[in-house]
Amino acid sequence: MLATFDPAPSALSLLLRSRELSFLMEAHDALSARIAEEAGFKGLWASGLSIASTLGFRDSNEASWTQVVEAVGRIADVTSIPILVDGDTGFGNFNNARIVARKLVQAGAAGVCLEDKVFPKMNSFVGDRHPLADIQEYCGRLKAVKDTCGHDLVVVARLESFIGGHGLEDALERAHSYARAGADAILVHSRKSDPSEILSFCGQWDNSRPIIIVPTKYSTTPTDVFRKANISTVIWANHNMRAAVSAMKSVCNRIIQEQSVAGIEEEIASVGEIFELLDYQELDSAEQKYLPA
Ligand code: SPV
Ligand code: MG
Repeated sequence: MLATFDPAPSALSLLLRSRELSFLMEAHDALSARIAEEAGFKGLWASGLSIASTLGFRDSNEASWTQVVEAVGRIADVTSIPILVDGDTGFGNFNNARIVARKLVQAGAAGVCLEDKVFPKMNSFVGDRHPLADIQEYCGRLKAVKDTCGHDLVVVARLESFIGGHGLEDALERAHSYARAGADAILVHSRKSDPSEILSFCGQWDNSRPIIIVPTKYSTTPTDVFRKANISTVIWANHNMRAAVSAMKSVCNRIIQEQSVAGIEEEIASVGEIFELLDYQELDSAEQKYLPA
């Protein structure tokens, strides 16, 4: 029998499988990604909500998959930490999902997260209409992505059972099916303001796959609660984008009221910081090396 090729696990795979609780920080463009990496985060979440928002779209598949891939490509170009991409539902059936996944690998993604809803999805915090995908159909999406990308892409299956109001039994049945279909990790989502749904799921889960959570709505839960529940990874899913909105609103209001930028100059990043963040120094050295004097 031929030995199966077992490549070294990717950095994202190691993060998800580590015994320590891991954190992924939201990025929606190259600048936010660079800032997250400089702050010390070991991995990024390319958020669908945030990428859509910065493009002026709603998080309901108004942005095309090529726009998402392009945003991921820019993030990958300026960072060296792994990127887990929010692939929504995979933009259609198994065929759309595997095409998008292949393009994400080419763009530099380390993983994709697919949610078990149907295209076009709606953001999980908006309204009550969140029809779930048929389990077998969704498993086909996972398998197609696995077969297409293999070890080049970590595949995260995202459970929307609680979002759709279907409860713990449905979540567990789906999670087991998705693990059998090849998911590398399970993201369990909840929009309650306390972690009760998440903890009920963790209490019943067999730990055959790492669990990822997105504590946007249950934001006041102490992080130690997640550690004790054996959760692998926490995603801070939209906080760079929301911070940018607050900061931009504040600075616009100040400038329009004061008809001057004098008052805010000390409170915002200097242009020098921007040059440093995007490594203008490297361009200077490259010019000396490649441009004739
Ligand atoms: C995102 O960041 O786009 C997510 C998380 O999918 S949520 O907005 O909570 O659905
Ligand atoms: Mg999303």
